[in-house]
Amino acid sequence: MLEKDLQSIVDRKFRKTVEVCSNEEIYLALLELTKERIKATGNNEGKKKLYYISAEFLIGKLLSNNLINLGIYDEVQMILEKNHKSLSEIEDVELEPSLGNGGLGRLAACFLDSIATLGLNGDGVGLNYHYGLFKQIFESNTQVETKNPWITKEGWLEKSDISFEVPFKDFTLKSVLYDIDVTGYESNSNKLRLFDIDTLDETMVKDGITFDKEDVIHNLTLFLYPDDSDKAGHLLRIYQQYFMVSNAAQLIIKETLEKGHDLRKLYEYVVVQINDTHPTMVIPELIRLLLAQGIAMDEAIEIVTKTCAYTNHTILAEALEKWPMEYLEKVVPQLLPIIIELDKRVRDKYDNEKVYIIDKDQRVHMAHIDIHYGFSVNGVAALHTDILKNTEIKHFYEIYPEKFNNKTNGITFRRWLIHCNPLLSRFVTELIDEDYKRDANKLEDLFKYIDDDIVLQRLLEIKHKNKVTLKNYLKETQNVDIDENSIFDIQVKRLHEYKRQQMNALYVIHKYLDIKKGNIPTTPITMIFGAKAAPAYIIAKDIIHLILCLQELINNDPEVSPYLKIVMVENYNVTKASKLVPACDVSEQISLASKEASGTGNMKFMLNGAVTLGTMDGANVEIHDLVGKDNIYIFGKSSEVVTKLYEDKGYRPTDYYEKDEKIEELVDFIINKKMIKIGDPVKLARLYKELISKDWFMTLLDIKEYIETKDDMFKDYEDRKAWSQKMLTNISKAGFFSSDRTIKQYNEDIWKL
Ligand code: 26Q
Repeated sequence: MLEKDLQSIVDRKFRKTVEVCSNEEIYLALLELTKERIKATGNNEGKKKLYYISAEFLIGKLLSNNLINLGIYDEVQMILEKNHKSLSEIEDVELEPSLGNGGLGRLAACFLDSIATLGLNGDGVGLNYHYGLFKQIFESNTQVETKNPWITKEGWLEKSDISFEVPFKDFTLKSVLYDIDVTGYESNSNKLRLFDIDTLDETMVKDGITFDKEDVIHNLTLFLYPDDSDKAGHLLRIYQQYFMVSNAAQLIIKETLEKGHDLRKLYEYVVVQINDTHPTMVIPELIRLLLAQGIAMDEAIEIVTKTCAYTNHTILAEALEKWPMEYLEKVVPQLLPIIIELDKRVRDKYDNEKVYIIDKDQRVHMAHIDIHYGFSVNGVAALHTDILKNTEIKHFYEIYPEKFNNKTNGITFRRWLIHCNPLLSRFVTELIDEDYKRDANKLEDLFKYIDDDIVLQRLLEIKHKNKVTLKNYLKETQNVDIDENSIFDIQVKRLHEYKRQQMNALYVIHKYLDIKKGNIPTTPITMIFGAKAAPAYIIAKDIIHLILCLQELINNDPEVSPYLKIVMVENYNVTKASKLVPACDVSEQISLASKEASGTGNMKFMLNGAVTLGTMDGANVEIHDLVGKDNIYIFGKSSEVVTKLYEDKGYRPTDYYEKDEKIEELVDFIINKKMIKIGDPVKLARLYKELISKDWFMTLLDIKEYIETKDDMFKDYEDRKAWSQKMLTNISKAGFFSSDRTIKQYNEDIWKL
């Protein structure tokens, strides 16, 4: 059947047989076939509908994902093989949409997969950025940003006939809605609804990612998070956010009325999940639209409060959005009377200015709107939710204890095991059958093989094969040579000081110096990094520069490179993640305790049999509790100690740098002669200075313990059987981190679909 369908599409489109088609042609034919199949499965329905609003959806390539969910992946692969084609080469034709930065956007994508899989009626709502987040290239050991076009004539986007008017102060923009089908695993589908403008002018992007920020009518959906280092950038973010939520609110009202429902009972038919504060303006916007429908202020506020729920993803003060009233006035003056009214009601009730919406500097605290005027506030890992309750937003917890709840993040096993690691997934099926694909807790059944030498050996073999595959991929894409018999130690995530890539770089320096002294590691080590830095985040870019300079220095040093290799993966994205994750031995999760809300890469690596090296932060804490202390390597100061240090202003990097020769040696290396010769002295010196004089995220606090723990870990790697038992333990305990579990909890506690 499938083969016939494919052949008939190819016939019609190209008048050829499958065998003689190019990969591009096969891709287009599969795209059409997949879309037809999705249409035939139908949509999830229900009395109540979820709108998951998010500025980011890091969905990755969709072809294989959809084939898996439709249950036709293996068959398609067979048909293609018969015709001497490779599905993985055909996948290369598809462009990856980069509609997200990192964790928050990828989480939204995993959630859409699980929502559809569980048969829940829920769509994602966001923006159709034409150039996504920037594409990263390395030039002279430095990050350079370019645009990342991904929209092609034929693709997953389907133009709908839905359109709204979005009023701004100086003009009104007409929207166009594009939909992408979201398939569930052996289930019905939902939609990702991406709003756009038809006045966009792609040609206004000149050099790299620069464009006229003030020309909003032509630039609104060009990029995700354009550089917001100046006022025009901030204003553009507000334009984008309002455009997103006004469209979302109008869509919600339209769909609710079309179903014949009463807007006064909106919360019985609709739930809105606000993904971080970026969509917060949906609250005043919905209120505004209900007022326009003749509903009174008191009632409108009550309706909206019962409809909206908020997820917090960060406790970093600088990432919490606070918009100056003046900016809102310039862009969306129609929201100001509503925001002022919301603030007034708070002031009338509470006399603690920490819970006000508008602060004394006339800035609007977006999270405060969400907490007062939403019915649920959740953190994304147990520790994170505790920190929210007890420190960061404790004043709110005291007012609304019933609103607070935890929903530990999860990942979809369809993409992060079945698709990315077919060897492991097939082996697991061989051992415990297929039920784990729908019920991830079944992975626990693997634990009975903990002393089975044959199973343990097979696990090591699979890891080795995946390492060979990655080696070949890196050779092909970046022309680097790595040793498949080395330990693959991987840190891939957004670049941020709190994630402490700089601490890992200091370890690289330690190892380099050690090897130079003649201490050769028993097994060679390959340290892999991947990270994009926000274009205006200077120190983050300096850290990338440091890693790239170390890469050049070490890989070209014949004394060291047989034992230590550094690879900085260019333009780290979902596609690259799915190549890296299955091949990883050591998963680096080394954030300063209390700062990483959850992390989700940690879960992907664990599921694929990597062992975590991490701090007691975010979901690492839950990984630790599940696998036990012998199957994870924990180091560093606890979140309580760190929080206290911040409170008492008790951390001074000089206390470590000046009093410890080893630390001094590592940090000084950054600006030694060799490094300055390879790199840019300004960048290296700036980073050096930052580390010894500020080090806001306390690298030097944990560096010694990090080095010791990592060296211990590498020693333990030598006992291959014991290591493979750690791998098996990690895989078998990973079931908890399925996003199906997370979504069930969202639905039971918050959405009630
Ligand atoms: C805010 C203001 C101005 C400009 C940009 C931003 C901004 C942009 C993106 C703030 C935050 C983000 C993204 C945050 C993010 O990805 N957070 C991650 O969310 C994951 C899913 O919950 C967690 O696992 C990670 O721990 C968290 O860092």
